[in-house]
Amino acid sequence: AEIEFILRDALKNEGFTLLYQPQVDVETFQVVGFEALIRLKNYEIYPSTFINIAEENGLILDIGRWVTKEVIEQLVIWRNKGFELKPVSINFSSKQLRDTSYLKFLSEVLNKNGIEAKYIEIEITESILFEKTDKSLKFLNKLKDMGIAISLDDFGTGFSSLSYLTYIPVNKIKLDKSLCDKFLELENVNVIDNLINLAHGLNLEVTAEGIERLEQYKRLRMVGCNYIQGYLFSKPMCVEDVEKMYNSNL
Ligand code: G
Ligand code: G
Ligand code: NA
Ligand code: MN
Repeated sequence: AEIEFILRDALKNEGFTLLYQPQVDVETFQVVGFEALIRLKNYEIYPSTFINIAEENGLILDIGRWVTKEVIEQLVIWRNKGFELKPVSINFSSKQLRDTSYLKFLSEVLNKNGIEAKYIEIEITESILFEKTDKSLKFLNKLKDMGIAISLDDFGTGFSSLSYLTYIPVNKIKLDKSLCDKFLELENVNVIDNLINLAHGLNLEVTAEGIERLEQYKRLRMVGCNYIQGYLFSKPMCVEDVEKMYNSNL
């Protein structure tokens, strides 16, 4: 209940902030996009803790809208500073996939700010498959029709069947850190190799998450992974640091 109060207060009084973690092309080592990650400004509460609570009490819908608007307004600021925009991914909880009025909200905020849909990506997790799937699928297809790319986050942590990859409109999978930690050892690397081949066979791009070591990067490059995200390149950064990076040409 106390955290609920903190979250309500943060929504009213600008108590949230976003960090941006670069996503890097494996071949060129250039930044191709960012993932937006929410933080509470004035409290040391883990995002996973308050996101879980917000999912339970429904505040995640308002928080999701705040994140969306904040990202789009940030893109406007960066555009006005002359930076070449890169897509920003937004994390989505499964509850948000049933909030159909979000779609109207999103297109209004995009239109009002003159930002094209291709600069926003949505990250979902496999857990949507356990929810009211028809409605979620409809929602995802509408996002796709708007031109929003969809990534499947935390891939490799949950569901065992991969058949859903053929009917959910995803563009990209994000190999979870736990999977990369386990299977980028030399003796296991063919597991990741096969997953990447499978994804490419379905026309999906692959981002490897939580990459901390150069050795992991080298193996991912060997097996044709498209993008990496992790401390090896950069931690999630505040806006000022993103701008410094832009100024030094990424
Ligand atoms: O940034 P960090 O790795 O600590 O994030 C912890 C968890 O919180 C991750 O699962 C991440 O996806 C989630 N998360 C971060 N920002 C957001 C957000 O804006 N919306 C939602 N729904 N989840 C988020
Ligand atoms: O669930 P999701 O994949 O959205 O969560 C991403 C989380 O992983 C964020 O909290 C982010 O801070 C964290 N993260 C990103 N890169 C690394 C990394 O290289 N190592 C570790 N330990 N965590 C990372
Ligand atoms: Na994510
Ligand atoms: Mn992830």
